[in-house]
Amino acid sequence: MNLSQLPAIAVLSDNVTIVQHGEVKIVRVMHDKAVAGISLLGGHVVSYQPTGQEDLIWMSKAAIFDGEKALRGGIPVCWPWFGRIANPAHGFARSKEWELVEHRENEHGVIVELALFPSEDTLSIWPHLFDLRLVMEVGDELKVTLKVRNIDDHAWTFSGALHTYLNISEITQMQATGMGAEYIDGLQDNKVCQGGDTLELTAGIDRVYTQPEAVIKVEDKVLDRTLHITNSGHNSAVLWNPWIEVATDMADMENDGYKTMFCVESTIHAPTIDDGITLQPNETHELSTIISA
Ligand code: TA6
Repeated sequence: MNLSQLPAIAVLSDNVTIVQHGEVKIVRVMHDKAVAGISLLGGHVVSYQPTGQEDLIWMSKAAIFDGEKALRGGIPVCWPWFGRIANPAHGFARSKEWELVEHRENEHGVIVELALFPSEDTLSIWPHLFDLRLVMEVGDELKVTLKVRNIDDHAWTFSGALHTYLNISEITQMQATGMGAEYIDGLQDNKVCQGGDTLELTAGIDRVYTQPEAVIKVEDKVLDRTLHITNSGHNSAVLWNPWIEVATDMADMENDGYKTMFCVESTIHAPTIDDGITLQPNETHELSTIISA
């Protein structure tokens, strides 16, 4: 995504500016190490481009910036649940307006922190008090951390994901490793399957890998670069590509958009809304992903 062409509406420091895209405000980071953007809608990373590299993050050319719908591409924050186990799909955090609470910078990069707090609307969907922070650390690598804190007087349970869309040259020229063997196949009625050490695609997939290695690697044979994804605080890695049939049905993805994206997600997967990670009052959990080339 070309952040440099978007009009600035506020300059916050040498490296941090707020820019406008349609109805969406984006915190733009421009540093010697990298350019990156995080949308206040959804606390959603939309770009991370280390100096001299193609963007590591894919954004749909047909993404809708109406300020209401979650953006297609980037790193959607799925919370307080992952998937379609309740409504709305993937929770409400990705379509809510977050607040910018802090930014700091030095020669190594820039750190931006956003926050999401409960509102009448979130309480009507999910009746619990929370303090949610999204910390984006931009430098030689990108680290995104979702800090989930229970500020209620009772325990509650959540699931979720950092649903990263990686930017790749051509899906059929991609090879993934490190996702582990066992997966739950969303395209086969959630059947538990065993896969191989490497994954190359000739059709769509929607899989929850339950025993991923510390680092998942995605080799882009056209660009001759390998993306490294290091997750923590997760219980699985979801790998997804919709392929042409599903992409054609999506209003916010071009028909051939699936060719240049591959999702590798840092996921807390749960079968129902009552499962996942339980936090007692004042407890915190951190879910993170580190992405580098
Ligand atoms: O993470 C994979 C997945 O849950 C798929 O099942 C697919 O539907 C995708 O996320 C996108 O979901 P969305 O609600 O953004 O259309």
